[in-house]
Amino acid sequence: MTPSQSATARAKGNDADPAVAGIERPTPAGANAPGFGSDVIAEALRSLDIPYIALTPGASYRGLHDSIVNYLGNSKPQMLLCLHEEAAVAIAHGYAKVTGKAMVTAVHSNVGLMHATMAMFNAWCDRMPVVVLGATGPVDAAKRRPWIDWIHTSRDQGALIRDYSKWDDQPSSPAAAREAIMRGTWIANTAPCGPVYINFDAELQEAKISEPLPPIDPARYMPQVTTAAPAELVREAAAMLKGAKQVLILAGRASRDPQAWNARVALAEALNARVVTDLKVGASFPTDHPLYAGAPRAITPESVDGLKTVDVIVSLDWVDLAGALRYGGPMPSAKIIQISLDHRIHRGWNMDYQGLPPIDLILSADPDLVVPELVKAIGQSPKPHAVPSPRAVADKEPAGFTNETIAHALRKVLGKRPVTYTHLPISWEANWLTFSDPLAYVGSDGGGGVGGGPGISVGAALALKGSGRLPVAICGDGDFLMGVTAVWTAVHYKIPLLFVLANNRSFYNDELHQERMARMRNRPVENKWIGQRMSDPEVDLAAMGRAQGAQGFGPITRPADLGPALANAIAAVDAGEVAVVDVRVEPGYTAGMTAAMTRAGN
Ligand SMILES: Cc1ncc(C[n+]2csc(CCOP(=O)(O)OP(=O)(O)O)c2C)c(N)n1
Ligand SMILES: [Mg+2]
Repeated sequence: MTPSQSATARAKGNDADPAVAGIERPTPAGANAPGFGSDVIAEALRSLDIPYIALTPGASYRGLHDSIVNYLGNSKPQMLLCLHEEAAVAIAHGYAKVTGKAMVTAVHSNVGLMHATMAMFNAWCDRMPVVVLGATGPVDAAKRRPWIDWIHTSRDQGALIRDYSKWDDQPSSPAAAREAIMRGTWIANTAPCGPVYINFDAELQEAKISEPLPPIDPARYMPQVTTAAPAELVREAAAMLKGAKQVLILAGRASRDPQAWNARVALAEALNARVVTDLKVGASFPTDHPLYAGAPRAITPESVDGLKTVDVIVSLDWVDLAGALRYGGPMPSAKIIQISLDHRIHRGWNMDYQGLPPIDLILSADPDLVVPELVKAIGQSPKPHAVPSPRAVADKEPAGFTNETIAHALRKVLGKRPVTYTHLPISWEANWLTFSDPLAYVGSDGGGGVGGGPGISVGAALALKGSGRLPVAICGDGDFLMGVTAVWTAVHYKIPLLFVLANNRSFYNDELHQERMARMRNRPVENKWIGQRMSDPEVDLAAMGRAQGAQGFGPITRPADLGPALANAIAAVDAGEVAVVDVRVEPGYTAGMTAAMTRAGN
């Protein structure tokens, strides 16, 4: 491969970063033919062209562990050691957010899988592909070691995660294991994407094989599934849009593909449609475009300028269409076009399918494939509308020391530098940052599981390594503390990343809920902090970074010190390090956030 070919393979998520590839090189074992069941599994993993396997070790997969180190030489996939299974899966989740493709993870028996469940749920709700490998047994009770093999063997282990994964399996032979790996990866990567789980019997891994399996071409077993819309439905949607007075586009889940991004812009411009986005998912429309109307928590004519005359709404896989329409306004009379595949992934256990929205025309297809077709079918805008002026980010110094202060300081210190925000805290306002390309922001944790931010950020930063973009993770203190050990993996594998911690020394979101309870019940609001505040002692988050080999900055207690600290932290990241900046913001949310959270029904 030429250097430029290997850079392209890396950008597509196929190749390991050269600096990471040099870490943890094993002594060559000289094994060149598969001798054990787990060698076959390892070979199948290599055929997937996936660079890494994030794992937390355990005896249930000691056979596979040996095969990756000594049969594959710890490369393709290369192990990324994680200190908690939740971090392992979150790293794969973050990697998928950037590359659009599944990475592999391995977790030990029932206990490792129990730790991984939160991160699998986040990936599931976020519709992100992840392949989770696990192990059990020996399934044959006669082969079990006393005690430990018994407590770590469960019947139907996949039941733990079946309700929030696309597929799971427990193959019983090397041939079936190879097939399961191809099928699982194919299912995970086929839209709507999601996690899959494959559970390998310890005995199957460790048993000798009599002869190698016949070679196969994995590409033929993982065919590309096209999820385009039929031409007549595209024409029907185009006619509805052309005939509309004012179109509103809900730009929801989207890929990081710049061509798909440009097509969304072309669609909005062809229709002079207003566009809203959603911080739950990655950047889907330039937030400095004149047609951009913000990322409101509720979409109403009052909250979003220019929506009074909306008569057609088109949802591009919006996460919660029924919720978006709930607050009325122009919506009851507007015709609704839904372009999404999401109805194909719903299951009964969790309600991540959201409310049932009214829909007048559905295109059961991937919006990234439909939008360019719509642009072609619509042609030039039949009725140009007055184009609003570009949105400006308010640049005045915010009052107090809040998350907005962090946004302001980052904007100042970063200027026009290409940045990827790998995570934003729960209390973030969309208009504090400008997203002008699809990699500017990769979206949130998906399932609202606090603690995902650090791991997702490390995975995203890994995928961005060598791209010239600065990965920036802004996490709440609660989120950081729950997932803090992901920092070690970033440091160990030389994955540069900037953590900026909005440390209000509290699970503050829940203080607001206690405030609401107190007001509703006429009880003392001043007690809302009890059982929520992480003070006395305050946790030294910079030291938690330093303890794992990162550069720690702070605590920053005055706005004036933040800019210089960020500049130093960015210099450390540019030098290849992980930087953790502990910013002691005041407990408290913006008025908008508080109002949204305390609205009836929240
Ligand atoms: C796994 C999990 N536990 C608890 C919660 C409930 N919860 C929602 S937001 C939040 C607080 C998060 O704290 P932090 O990251 O510091 O952000 P802050 O609310 O302070 O802005 C909690 C505990 C959750 N969503 N997920
Ligand atoms: Mg907090």
